[in-house]
Amino acid sequence: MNETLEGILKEVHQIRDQIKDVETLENFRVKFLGRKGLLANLADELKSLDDEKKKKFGYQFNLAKKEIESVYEELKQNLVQEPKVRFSFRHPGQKPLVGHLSPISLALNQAIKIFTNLGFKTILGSEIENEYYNFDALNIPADHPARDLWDTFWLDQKKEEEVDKKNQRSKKNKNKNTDRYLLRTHTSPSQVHYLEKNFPPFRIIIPGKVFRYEATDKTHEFEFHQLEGLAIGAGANLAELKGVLEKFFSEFYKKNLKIRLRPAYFPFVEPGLEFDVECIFCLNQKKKGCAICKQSGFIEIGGAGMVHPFVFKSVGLDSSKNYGYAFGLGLERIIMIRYKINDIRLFHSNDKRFIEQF
Ligand code: FA5
Repeated sequence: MNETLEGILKEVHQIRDQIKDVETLENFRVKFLGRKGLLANLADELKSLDDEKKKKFGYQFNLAKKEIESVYEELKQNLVQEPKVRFSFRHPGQKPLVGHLSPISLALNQAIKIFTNLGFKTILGSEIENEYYNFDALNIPADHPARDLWDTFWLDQKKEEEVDKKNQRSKKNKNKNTDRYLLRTHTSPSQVHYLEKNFPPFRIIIPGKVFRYEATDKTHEFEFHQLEGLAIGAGANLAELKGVLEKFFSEFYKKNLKIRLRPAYFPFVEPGLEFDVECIFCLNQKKKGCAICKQSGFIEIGGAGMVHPFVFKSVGLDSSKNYGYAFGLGLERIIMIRYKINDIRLFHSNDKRFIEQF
C-alpha cells in the first residue's frame, strides 16, 4: 500500500479512541475526510499519475477512504448513543411550586363551617359603602362623637358624581345621607342591607375586608377582616350569644381558652359589650412587657350586643316585636392567637418566610 495512505490509516487508528465528543469528531472529519483534508490532497496527487499507477493507487485509495469513513460513522454512532446528559425515568421529578390558601382564608373557611353548624347562613357585603349605611343607619349621625372611633377612607367625590346623581333620583334614598362614599370601616353596615330586604327570624354571618385610616402597630392594621354576626328572632338573646361565642372559640382553637365579656359602648347595640380571649403570649399572666395584650392578660377580639331599636327603626321593623343580638370580631386577631403571631402586619407583608409556614 502507498506509504502516505498507510501513514494516514495508522494515525486514524491511533486517535480514534481519543474522540469523546462532537467537537473532536468534527475535527477528525475535517482532517481526514474534509474538502481540504488529507485524503482530498492525495486525490489531487492521483490525477497526475499514469493510467497503470492510477488504477493501482486508486484502488488502495478507495479502500482506505471506506475504512476511514466507517471509523467516522462508528464514532458518530457511539456519540449519539451516549448523550452527555442522561435521563433516568427512575429519578424523582422536581415538584412544581403550588400555592396554598393564606392563613386568613383557612381561618375564614373554618369559621364559616363552625357557624354554619350553629345555624348561621353566610352573606357577603360590599367593601364600598355610603355614609348612610356605614354610620347614620347604625345610629352614628354626622355630629356623633362615636364617628371619631372609626377613622375613615373617603372616596374621591368627583369620581362618584354619576352614582350620586342616580341615588338622588331614587325616591327610596331621598332623605338619606347617601352622597358620600367610603371604604367600610366595619362589616356592620351589611346588617342594615340585610335587614332592609329580609324578614326575621334569621341568623347570618357576614365576613369581609374592612378599612381604617389609622396608624398601624402590632395589633392594628389599616386593612383587616371582620366577621359580623346577626341573629334576630325568638331565643336570640345575650345568653345565646355567650353560648355561640364559647362554642365558636372552643371549636376554632380546639381547646378551652378563657373568654371574657365586658360592658362596652357601640351606638347600634344596647346593651353593648366587648369580648376578649385570654392572651396566649403571656398565658394570661399579665406578664410585664407583653406588647400584645398590653399586660391585661386578654386580647380584644370583638364587639357585640343586642340590636338597638334605632337600627330596627332604620329598616322599618317594629322594635317592640323584634329583638336579637349582633357581634363583630377581628379575624386576624383570632388567627394571631391560634398561631402565636406576634405582629398583625405580617399578614400583608408578602414575606414568603411567613406565608410558607401555613
Ligand atoms: C366594630 O367594628 C363593631 N362594628 C363591632 C360590633 C358589631 C359591635 C356588632 C357590636 C355589634 P371595633 O371597632 O371594636 O367594633 O372592631 C371590632 C374588632 O375588630 C376589634 O375587637 C378587633 O378585633 C378588630 N379590629 C378593630 N380595629 C382593628 C385594627 N385596626 N386592626 C385589626 N383588627 C382590628
